[in-house]
Amino acid sequence: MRNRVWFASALFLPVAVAASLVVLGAGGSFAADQPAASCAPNGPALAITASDNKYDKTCLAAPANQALTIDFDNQDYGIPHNVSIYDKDHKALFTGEITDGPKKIKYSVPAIPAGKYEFRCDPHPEFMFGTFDVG
Ligand SMILES: [Cu+2]
Repeated sequence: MRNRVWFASALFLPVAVAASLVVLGAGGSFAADQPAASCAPNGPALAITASDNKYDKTCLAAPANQALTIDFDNQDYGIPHNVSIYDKDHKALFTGEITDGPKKIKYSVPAIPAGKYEFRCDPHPEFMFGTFDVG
C-alpha cells in the first residue's frame, strides 16, 4: 500500500510541476498580476471542490458587502487544502481552515467590498488559485 501511494505521487508530481510552470509563465507569480477573469455571481452561498490538487473552478463571484459561505469539498486523501481570499496587495481578507482530505467544511466569510480579488489554497498557491469577483 505504501509503495502504491508513493508510485501515484511519483506519477503526479512531474505533472503538477509542469502545470505550475505553464501557469507561472515568464516570471509571473501571482494571478492578480494578470488580467482578472470575471464570472457571474454564484450568490452568497458558494461551493468549490479540490481534487487531484486542482480546484473545480477558476472563478468565484459573490455580491458585495454581504456575508457569504463557501462549501469546500477537499477530496484529496491525506492532502491539505483550503480556500483563502487575498486582495491585490496580497493581504488576506479571509483565511480558510486547512483540511486534510477527504473532508467537507463550510467557511463563513465576512462581507467584502466590491472588487477583484484572488482565492487560493495556502499550501499550494503556485497552482491552486482563481479570481474572486465581488460586485
Ligand atoms: Cu491545496
